[in-house]
Amino acid sequence: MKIFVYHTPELTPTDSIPDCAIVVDVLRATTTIATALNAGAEAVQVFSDIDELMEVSEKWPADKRLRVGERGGQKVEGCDLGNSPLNCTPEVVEGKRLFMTTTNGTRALQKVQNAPVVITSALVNRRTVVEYLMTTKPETIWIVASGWEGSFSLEDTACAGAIINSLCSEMGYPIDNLGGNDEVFGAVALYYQWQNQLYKLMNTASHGQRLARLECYDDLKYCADTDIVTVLPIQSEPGVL
Ligand code: 3SL
Repeated sequence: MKIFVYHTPELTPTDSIPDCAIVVDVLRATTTIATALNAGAEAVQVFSDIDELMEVSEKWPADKRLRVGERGGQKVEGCDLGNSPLNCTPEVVEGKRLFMTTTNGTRALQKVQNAPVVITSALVNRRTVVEYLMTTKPETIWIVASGWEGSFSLEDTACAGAIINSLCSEMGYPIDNLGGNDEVFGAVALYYQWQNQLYKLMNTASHGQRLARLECYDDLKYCADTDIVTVLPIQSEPGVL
């Protein structure tokens, strides 16, 4: 098993493909995906383009779909929901397909959608992702952080470190055995620094501050919670989890 961490979709190689790609967008797309599936959503289908989302979702029965759209942290006009994981209660999402577009997370997913296995992780479902990796032992794993419009995101790389740290301790591997690039060691060091104050990390991160300006305080708290849902969002066809 070799793990590679990429800080943004733009830094993710295009000339090769891993056995397993893990997309991370702690604030908030992959937290929302995990929460929605855990609450009984039928599936989440992702789009980078809002017009394409509208066109494809139009063909789905109206009572079985929810359009989820976010740009700049705010709900897109014409969508049913914005990107708050706290909207994804069983009453709202059960049995429904979420057609979702967000600024960075859905773009990161599309970047690796041709990998044989594509899963998403956030802190909320970190444990389930680690258990999946321990069972399936993919030869090469890429953790792709969504970042923010091409820039590094503190919370995504810390989540990558949380996954790697847990995997190493569960399997009894030293990190040197698993580390495929320098970013792996950086991610684990970052996680060590913040592991006992992840809510503070959310408030320190630049995107966390953006969300705080939009008064999404409860979202920041929820996204910092670790190992609270036991769902593995896994791609069943390109763009559908
Ligand atoms: O960029 C994204 O994909 C979103 O998760 C950003 S936000 O947290 O919904 O603002």
